[in-house]
Amino acid sequence: MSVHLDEKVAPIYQEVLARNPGETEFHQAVREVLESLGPVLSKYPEFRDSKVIERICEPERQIIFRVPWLDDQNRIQVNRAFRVEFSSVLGPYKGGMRFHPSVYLGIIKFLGFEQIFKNSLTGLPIGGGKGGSDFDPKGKSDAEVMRFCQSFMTELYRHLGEHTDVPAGDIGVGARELGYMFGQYKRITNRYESGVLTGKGLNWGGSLVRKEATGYGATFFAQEMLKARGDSLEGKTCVVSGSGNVAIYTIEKVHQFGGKVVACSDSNGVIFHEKGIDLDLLKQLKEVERRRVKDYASYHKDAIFTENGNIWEIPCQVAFPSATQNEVNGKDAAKLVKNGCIAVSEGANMPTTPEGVEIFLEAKIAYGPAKAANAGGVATSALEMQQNASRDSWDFEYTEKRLQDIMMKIHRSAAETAEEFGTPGNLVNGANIAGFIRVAKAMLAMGVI
Ligand code: NDP
Ligand code: 2IT
Repeated sequence: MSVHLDEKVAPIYQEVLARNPGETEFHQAVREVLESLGPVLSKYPEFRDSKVIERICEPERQIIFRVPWLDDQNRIQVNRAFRVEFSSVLGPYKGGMRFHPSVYLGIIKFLGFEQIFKNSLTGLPIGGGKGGSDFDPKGKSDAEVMRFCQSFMTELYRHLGEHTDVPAGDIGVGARELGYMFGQYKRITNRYESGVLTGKGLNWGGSLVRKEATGYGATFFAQEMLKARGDSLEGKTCVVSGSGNVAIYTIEKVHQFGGKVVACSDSNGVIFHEKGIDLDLLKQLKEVERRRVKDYASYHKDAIFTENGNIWEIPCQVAFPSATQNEVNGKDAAKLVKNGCIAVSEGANMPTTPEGVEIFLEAKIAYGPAKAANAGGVATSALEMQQNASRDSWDFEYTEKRLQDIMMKIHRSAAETAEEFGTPGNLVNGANIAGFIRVAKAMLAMGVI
């Protein structure tokens, strides 16, 4: 990594490396934020004196627990689960839970750290946290997923609460898993506490637009970036990696804006459909039948499936990385730019490696970093909490308008902050600094906590 760490923050980063050995994704997420903060400490020496950064890098609380459960053959299975409660100065800990075999403490900490600044950027009253488990929902029966979720919640419930910690979904956690978790929470606590989880079903306390929110939000963000350059998504060829919750609703909104998504993917390969992805089919395969993108090709003979293909080699004007961390490396970023990509809006968390980020910034394409571009999901979670607190439910149009306004404000705030700190157009700096300052000021106000 060639970006220079300011001398005021370099020792803090060294300390983070020493105190958190082996947690490479966490190191990467911390470094990316710290690279933006040198000028902030010069402008606000009080942040330095009160060790705001040192404190932010240490989670307020970390919970690691065993999740034993019985599979369909009545064999005992054991998983490990985490909830990292990073920062609660702006509100209750808020952030999703990820079920994926790759999950370990370093991944949950990177996600929780990012979540602090993302949530701050939304302007809403939510702190930052993240959780998850190395449980793999793929290939499990509904009954197995239910028993796992019940065991998971039987331990976690004591740490949650609508004013304490409010989880939601992430990779491998959607409406099915949240339903099982909410049911178990309700049963153990004997409370119908709607605001304890977000992403709930629409008939039991969920909010319209939450399911669509991250993908729609990332698309609104792309549209804002393009608007700032006198352009729009209309007529643009786009590529969206992944085929989960974020990818599906990114494709939907891009199509509504008149763009055309020609490719999506999963961990087995890439589907390319020059006519444009058939979203009804994709939803049926992924949301209803829980199948693979490979199967898409058996319904559309003109679609091409490439096993283990690299989606970033497909020429596009706008790219939406929406699968997982570090899915776009330096080579991929260079290829995208060479092929004429003018905008990247990150639906996934930290999908671009530091080398890739540098290439996008140097090429001066419109680059929307995850903590700004994918904040629509958690922002709509906060809207769900508002509806739960007032025992109300808003209609789709109104909720979507609120989401769009929030995404426009996040874009404006990141763009203005980038300008104020001498790096116009650099939304990485803008998002990191704007997100950080709101948290830092709250920490100063609350004393040494
Ligand atoms: P889903 O589980 O619905 O979908 C994940 C998609 O990404 C699947 O297509 C999956 O393929 C692919 N994927 C996941 N892990 C890997 C991997 N290690 N290698 C290759 N492909 C992978 O998750 P979401 O759509 O909810 O999440 C996608 C991204 O968006 C994540 O980075 C998440 O943190 C982020 N995000 C999600 C939000 C939300 O509201 N859901 C909010 C903000 C960010 P396969 O099925 O083969 O595993
Ligand atoms: O990464 C994220 O912002 C999420 N997975 C959504 C978190 C939330 O609480 O809605």
